[in-house]
Amino acid sequence: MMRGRFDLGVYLVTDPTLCAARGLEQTVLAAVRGGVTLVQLRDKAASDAQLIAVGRRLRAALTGSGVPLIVNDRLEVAVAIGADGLHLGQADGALAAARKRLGEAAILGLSVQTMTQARGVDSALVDYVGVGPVYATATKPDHAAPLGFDGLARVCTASPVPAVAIGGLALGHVADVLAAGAAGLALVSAICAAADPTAAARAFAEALQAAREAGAEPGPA
Ligand code: TZP
Ligand code: MG
Repeated sequence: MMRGRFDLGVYLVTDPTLCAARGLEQTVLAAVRGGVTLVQLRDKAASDAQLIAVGRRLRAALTGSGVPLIVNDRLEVAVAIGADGLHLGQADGALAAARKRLGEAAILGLSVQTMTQARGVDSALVDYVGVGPVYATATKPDHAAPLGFDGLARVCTASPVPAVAIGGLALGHVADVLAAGAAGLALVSAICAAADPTAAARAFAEALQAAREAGAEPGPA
């Protein structure tokens, strides 16, 4: 997977609890069938060894799908499973070291919550930013203060790299997220906890395509 060739549009972030009923791989594969464009393996509680085992299965399951797999937080897990990229938070350690270890082809994402953080992003190191939370969400109990769509727009404008919005996002928010300047939506519960992850992902993919087409068209004269 070449760096630069990824689509932030419908970015599935996994949650081990919300995926447990169906199983992580089954949930991810169902969502990929619906049109998810990127997958992030996120598990705050697992050990590196546990995450490597899960990640290897997921990596194998996604082979041939064309959907990149990104690991949250754990550089050595990303290396061990041959992930396509890594997503780091502000406190997760050196981006330069991660880039060096993963190589130029890896997709490197960074969470930002403020305009100052967004302005500070080094586009030579970072491929995209995750911006949020847009809304408060129970999925991440320690999240920063919600940005709303105005805050999202300010942070997106300040970022030198494409942004994906995260936090409490649902199908009805697709147009507002794009209007704020983000390239896509990062989703946990809207897909992992859906009764039908394929249908949920498909609904997001279709809404995204419609919003992109509407945005690309000239407005009324
Ligand atoms: N970072 C900011 S909010 C969040 C993360 C990982 C969780 C988003 O989960 P949900 O269920 O899509 O609101
Ligand atoms: Mg992190």
